[in-house]
Amino acid sequence: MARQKKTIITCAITGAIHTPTMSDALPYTAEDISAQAAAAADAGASVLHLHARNPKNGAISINPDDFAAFLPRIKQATDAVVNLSTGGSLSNTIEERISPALRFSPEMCSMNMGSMNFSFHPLVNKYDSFKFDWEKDYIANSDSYIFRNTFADIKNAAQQLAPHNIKFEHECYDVGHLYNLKFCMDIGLFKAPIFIQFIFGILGGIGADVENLVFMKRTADKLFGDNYRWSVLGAGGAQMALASTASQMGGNVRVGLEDSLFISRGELAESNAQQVEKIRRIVEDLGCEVATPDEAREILDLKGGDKVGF
Ligand code: KMH
Ligand code: ZN
Repeated sequence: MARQKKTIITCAITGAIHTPTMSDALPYTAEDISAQAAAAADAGASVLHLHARNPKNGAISINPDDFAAFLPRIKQATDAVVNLSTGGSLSNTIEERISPALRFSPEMCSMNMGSMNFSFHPLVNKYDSFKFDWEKDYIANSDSYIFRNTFADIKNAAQQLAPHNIKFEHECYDVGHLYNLKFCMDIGLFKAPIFIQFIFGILGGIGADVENLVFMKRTADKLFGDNYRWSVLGAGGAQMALASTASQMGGNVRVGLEDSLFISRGELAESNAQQVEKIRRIVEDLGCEVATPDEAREILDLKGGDKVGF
């Protein structure tokens, strides 16, 4: 496919993997989520990938009211593209997971492209005590979790969301997910250009190395030709290196505390914006230009920030 001229930086602000004990920087109140999102946008993120949290204890929330507490603030503070997660947490149904996107009709939302093990249970051994009661079991029990995204779930979500003209961030954690996506495109669920997030380093998905990135990209080229845009998310310590490689390969990048709590080996990031600043510096130093929100809208063929429901 043709090489993109500008690099889109997505920042994933808080997610559903990390817990408050792991980093004081991980935001969970509406104030902190919106302030960190605005700062990430100021630093160069043109897309903000957002989950909600219970503001009292930081537990993962799929309650649309928890999204309502920060979405208008983010809209007021920045024109960055808002991308809502439909990933949910360990116990949510697909109906619950799509409820925020149905209510707020964002420009983008995630669409996970296959069922899989999705675990972070080894993290539990790193901490002697936890800030909140829910954290330990949540992390430990992820070893029994099947992240359910059947073809029926994907079809159901795509059909309910279709009237909202939302561009999906197709989360692909392994090469089979690209074939699932191709099947779904062929039966008319998604229209080009699709946006693929290649995800590396989740326990249950493909490993985080450059050979796997090249393999995923080559497979996507074969399946989708010019009909796709792509970005790379490396979980944990792989974040910056894989994002840098992706930008050199003509792709887009995703950083943020959802995917890694670190700014360099063993050093916790102070904020989402700090990670955006770092990847921006790398991308620009290596000769690429960072896309503005409006350039991201054009590259991804989005409906526009004036057509959202918040
Ligand atoms: N945390 C990422 C590895 C979603 O929100 O739908 C996956 C993710 C999924 O971002
Ligand atoms: Zn997410």
